[in-house]
Amino acid sequence: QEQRLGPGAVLLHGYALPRACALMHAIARIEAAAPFRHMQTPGGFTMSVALTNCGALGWISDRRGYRYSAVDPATGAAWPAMPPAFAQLATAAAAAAGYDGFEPDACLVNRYLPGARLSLHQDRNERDYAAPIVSVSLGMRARFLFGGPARSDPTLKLPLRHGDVMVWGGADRLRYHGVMPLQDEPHPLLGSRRINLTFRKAG
Ligand code: MD5
Ligand code: FE
Repeated sequence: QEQRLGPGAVLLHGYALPRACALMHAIARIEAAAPFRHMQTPGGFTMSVALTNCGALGWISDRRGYRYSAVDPATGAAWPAMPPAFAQLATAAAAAAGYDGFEPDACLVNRYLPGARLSLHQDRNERDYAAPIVSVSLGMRARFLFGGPARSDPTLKLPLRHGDVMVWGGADRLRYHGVMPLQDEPHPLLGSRRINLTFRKAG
């Protein structure tokens, strides 16, 4: 069922479940062309989450900052194309949450192993904040932190499970959010990992 988290944010429980196998096969192909890697932050830390991308633009981080790039900095080659099944799911989920005509040009693929975490941040490297962000969770459960417009605002802890899809837009697009350190509770299909697909209109 769907759970409204704010004026512009909706959690679609299990929305991606019928497509989970197809998504995992597509992720294996993306990973073969553009392996997961741990990026550096501008502050000099190494991210505990490993990432790769598909689509026209990919989110990257290094000592110079966070930004989108049309090429994989590890190879200089274009990111793998966005699989049609990815774009279809993101467009359909956005429409189900009330955002018609969402056409993502970027899909960030995050991989969490036990202990990996994502500290509170806003997603603000995209050109147009009018487009929503669609996030698909696969594998182990995460405790998602959903904050407010300021870093110091209180956070809601929300479990995200295999197949859950979140859509953030409008007034909720720039809320602070993060992921608590992942506990090792192996998933029957994915084992000890969590994969998150984050679809954005970046360019
Ligand atoms: C994750 N990834 O579970 C999350 C899912 C990231 C990231 O946060 O930046 O890679 S995306 C959750 C999200 C996106 C946009 C807005 C809001 C949450 N929000 O307003 O809470 O790996
Ligand atoms: Fe984020």
